[in-house]
Amino acid sequence: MDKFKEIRESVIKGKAEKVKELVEKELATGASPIEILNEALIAGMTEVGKKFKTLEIFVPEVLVAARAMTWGVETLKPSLVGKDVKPLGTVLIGTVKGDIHDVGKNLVVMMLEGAGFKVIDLGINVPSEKFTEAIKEHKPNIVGMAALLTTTMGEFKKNIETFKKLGLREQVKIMVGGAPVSEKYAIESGADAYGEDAIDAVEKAKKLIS
Ligand code: B12
Repeated sequence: MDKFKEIRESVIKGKAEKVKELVEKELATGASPIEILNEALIAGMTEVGKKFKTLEIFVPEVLVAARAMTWGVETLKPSLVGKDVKPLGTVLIGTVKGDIHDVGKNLVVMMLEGAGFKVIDLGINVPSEKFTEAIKEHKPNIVGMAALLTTTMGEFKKNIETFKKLGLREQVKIMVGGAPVSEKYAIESGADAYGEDAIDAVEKAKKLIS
C-alpha cells in the first residue's frame, strides 16, 4: 500500500496537478492502472471520507479532494478503457434526485465503458422524469442509479414504481449502488442487482444482460 502514499496524500490535500503528475509517473514505470485506482485514488478518497466524518475537514476540502481524484481518474482512463470494443449493451446511469455525489458514479461509468458497454450518463440530481424520458429515447438494457445519502436512497423505489406505472420496468434491468446501499436494500427497492464497487458493477451488468 505504501508505494502510493504520495498520491493518496495529494488526493487528500486536493493537489489535482500533483495527482495527475504522480499517476502519469506510476503508469510510465509500469504500475497496474487498477492498483493505482484502488490503492491510491479510492484509498485517498476513503481517507477523505473518514476525515469528513470526524469533522477534521469540511465541504470545501472534500470538493478539492474530489476534483483531485477526478483528475487522477481522467489520467488513468486511457489505460483502463478498452479500445475498439463492440458494445456489450447500453447502460443509462445517473445520481438520483436530491443527490449531487458523482465521484463513484463516474468511476462506474468509466469501468463500464472499459468493459465495452455504451454508457449514457444523465449526471447528478436526476429526477424521475429525466430517467423515464431517457429510457424511452435510448432503450437501454440496464438502468443504473446511484445514491450516496440515506435521505436520497428512497428515490430508487420511487423511480422503479414510476417505471412500472409507465410500462417501462419490464424493458430494462435495474442496478443500483452507492456507499449507504446494501444488496438487501437494493432488492427491497425493486432493483435487479446491487453493485458494491465499480468492478462489481461491471460484473453485475454483464450478468444482467446474459
Ligand atoms: C465527496 C463527498 C462529497 C462531495 C461530493 C463531490 C462529488 N462531486 O461527488 C460534496 C462536498 C459535494 C458532498 C456533499 C454532501 N455530502 Co458528502 N460525501 C463525500 C464523501 C467524503 C466521499 C464520497 C466519494 O466520492 N467516495 C469515493 C467513491 C469512489 O465511492 P462511492 O461514491 O461509494 O462509489 C463506489 C460505490 O459506492 C459504487 N457506486 C457508486 N455509485 C454507483 C452507481 C451504481 C449504479 C453502482 C452499481 C455502483 C455505484 O461504486 C463506486 C466505485 O467503487 C462521502 C463519505 C463516504 N464515506 O462515502 C460523504 C458523504 C456521502 N456525504 C455526506 C453528507 C451528509 C453530505 C452533505 C449532506 C453535507 C452537507 N452538510 O452539505 C452534502 C449533500 C449534497 C447533496 N445534496 O448531495 C454523508 C452521507 C451520510 C448519510 N448517511 O446520508 C457522507 C457519508 C459523509 C459522512 N460520513 O457524513 N459530499
